[in-house]
Amino acid sequence: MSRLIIISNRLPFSLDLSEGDVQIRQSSGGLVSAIKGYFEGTADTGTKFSEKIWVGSCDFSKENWDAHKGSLQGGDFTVEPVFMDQEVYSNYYNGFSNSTLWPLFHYFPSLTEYKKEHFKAYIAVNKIFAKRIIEIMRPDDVIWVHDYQLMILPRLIRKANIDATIGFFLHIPFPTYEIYRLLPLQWKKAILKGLLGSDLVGFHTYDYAQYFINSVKMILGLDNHYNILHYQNRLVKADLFPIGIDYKKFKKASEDEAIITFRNELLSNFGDKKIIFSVDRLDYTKGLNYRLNGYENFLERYPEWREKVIFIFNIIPSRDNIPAYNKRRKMIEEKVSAINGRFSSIKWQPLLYRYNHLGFNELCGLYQAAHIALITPLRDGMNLVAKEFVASCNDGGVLILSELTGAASELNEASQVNPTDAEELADTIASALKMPLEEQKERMKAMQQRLADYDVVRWVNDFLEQLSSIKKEQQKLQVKMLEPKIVSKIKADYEKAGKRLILLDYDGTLAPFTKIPSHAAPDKNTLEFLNKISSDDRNEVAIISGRDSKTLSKWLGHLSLTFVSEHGVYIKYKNQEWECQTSVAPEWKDAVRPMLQSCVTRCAGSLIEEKQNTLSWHYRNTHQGLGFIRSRELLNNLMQLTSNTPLQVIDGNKVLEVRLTGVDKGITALKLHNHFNPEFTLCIGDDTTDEDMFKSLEKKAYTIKIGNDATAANYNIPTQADVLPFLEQVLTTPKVAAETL
Ligand code: GDG
Repeated sequence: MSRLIIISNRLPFSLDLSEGDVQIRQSSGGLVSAIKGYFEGTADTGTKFSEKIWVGSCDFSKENWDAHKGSLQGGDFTVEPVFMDQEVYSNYYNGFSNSTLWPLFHYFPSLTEYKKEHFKAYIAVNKIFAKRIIEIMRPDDVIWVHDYQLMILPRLIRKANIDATIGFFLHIPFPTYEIYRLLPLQWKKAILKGLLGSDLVGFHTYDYAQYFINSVKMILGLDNHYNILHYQNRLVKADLFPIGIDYKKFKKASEDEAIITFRNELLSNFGDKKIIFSVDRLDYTKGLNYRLNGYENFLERYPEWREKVIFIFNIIPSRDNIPAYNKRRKMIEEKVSAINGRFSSIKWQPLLYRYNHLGFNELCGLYQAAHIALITPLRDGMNLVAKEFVASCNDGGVLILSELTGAASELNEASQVNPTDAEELADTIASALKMPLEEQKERMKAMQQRLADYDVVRWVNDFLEQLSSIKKEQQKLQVKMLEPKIVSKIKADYEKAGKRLILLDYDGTLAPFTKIPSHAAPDKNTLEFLNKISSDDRNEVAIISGRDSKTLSKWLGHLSLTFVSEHGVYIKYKNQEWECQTSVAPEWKDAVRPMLQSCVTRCAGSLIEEKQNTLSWHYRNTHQGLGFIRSRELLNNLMQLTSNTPLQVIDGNKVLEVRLTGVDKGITALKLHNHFNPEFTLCIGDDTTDEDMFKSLEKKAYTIKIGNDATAANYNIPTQADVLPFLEQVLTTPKVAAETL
């Protein structure tokens, strides 16, 4: 059975050594609540592990750990502390993590710092974590890295162990490309490459996953296929896993004697006043000042509610050694005083402000006593407090929730607000206070059902199941990758055969893609190689391309090859003339050309390529997102235009092509195969149009696809650059044993 290794910046507890005896103090925060909820979960936890290990940094020294660890191990998980120099840690944690990534990813670019020494420390600490993980990990461990402090770590672990199973989950938002690109180039690349070291990258919402995929596309130029990215011969999946809570724990709390007593005391303390409640870490993302403005606006515009409500406003101390946080506490406290000063009467105060941690019972008592939870962050990856409140409500209650939280996409029945709009906030509080009990219950029931169904245990299991399934996909793909054993077999079959056919696509196979198609002439090595193999009498070498006859003749015409141009419209057998394989009036182009031209105008960098029987629109050299959108529009229009005509539209690799039906590479490859009747056939291509050849030559040939996309070919070869070495190895060195690619 494998082990689960959870890695987060901090261990989920700190040690209090002040009174001789060691005391454990559990940390609060979203990540800890979730993972501990899973570890302690009484429900069936699905995936079984022989051991669960939590790796994280800590606030105690190695000496203290060594002295006390005996009494600290043996709980739900094994603890593996990571020790490091305090100055480096501070530059990594207070610096890059919380003064660069945190503000930027929460859309506060004006608070974002860009300090080189902070980024250096971020890399250094990720390396310290990597070193520890590499020391303890075993081949079948499942590694799960958490959050923005450790985004480089997956890549570092991957470098040491290419087959490791690595998942990553981001607990905060992933911002849009326009925000993410504000990071210096080297940093933004390092972070994306770091994350792509994982097999599965998880986010709270669909939007965050899309923003990540888009940044990967824009910055690293990687395409995706249904959220699966191909990176360094591996598949990496980006998907959404909206984090859940330990639903049963909060439900059970409503039957707990001690909590009920506390709730009742609270209620009787405030008489018939309605309680509005909020609890947040002190953080500028939580919209605390805007919330107070909203409440002030409510007291001002709805005077009938004065003395009838009380707002219990809890703030949990957090990151107080970062200046952006420190100043905020003062600002908030001044605002609290101003509101209390302005609206209090002798017997009533509108705001009850607390700046302290809460015990679990106290927290649950407050959730249960509150009529309204006012959860209005300016940005929040998810927000668990909102979910915990919903789970705690037994008899009505209203959740007022910012539309800018991840939770808003799941909790549709909450009263959603824009947190910056004081009037909207005030009006929403007023209508929540008047909401009929039946409606409150109805809304709560729908949300509770969802939270009960997708609780934290489901969340963890879902993530781990997806991780294992992407791993299986990768293994399947690896099976198709050309291994030394298969290369040797192809070579042996080639050598045995008296008559051989080698079918080679041109662009993306024999030559790399260039920005301008006319610049993709073959290089010296390729020409020499083609010359060499085609001079062996046993070989028939055919270049089977979408290019026009003229270009093929110009670049390769001096060689003894067979040529196929325009996907099969023309064939030129070795030492013979070009022959057209079809005849359709060329006027069809007049209807298609204007459509392509309009796309060229609307998508800078794109171009039209015209051949005798084909018209193509290339968008390789355009803005990636725009090129794709335009190509979908054009595809749609061309499909309509060409239905019931002898034309077909081919959706190729960054190219849309219109050409005649009845000719494609599949039909042509088969034609050549029948013509030459070889004992050995090898066929290589990279494009969607080459799939036709792979299909038609099934069982008749060794078919090889370049890249690791799903394919009908028998095998994959990683990149275009690997093609010539492979061909040389198989076709031209009969005496030397095949080696690895
Ligand atoms: C990050 C993301 C995402 C807080 N103070 C006390 C206390 N807590 C518990 C709450 C809740 C958790 O901490 C806070 O979670 P949030 O989700 O609201 O916020 P972050 O800490 O910023 O968490 C966030 C989360 O990760 C999970 O992915 O939702 O968007 O920013 O569980 O109950 N618990 C107790 N006393 C406290 O004083 N007992």
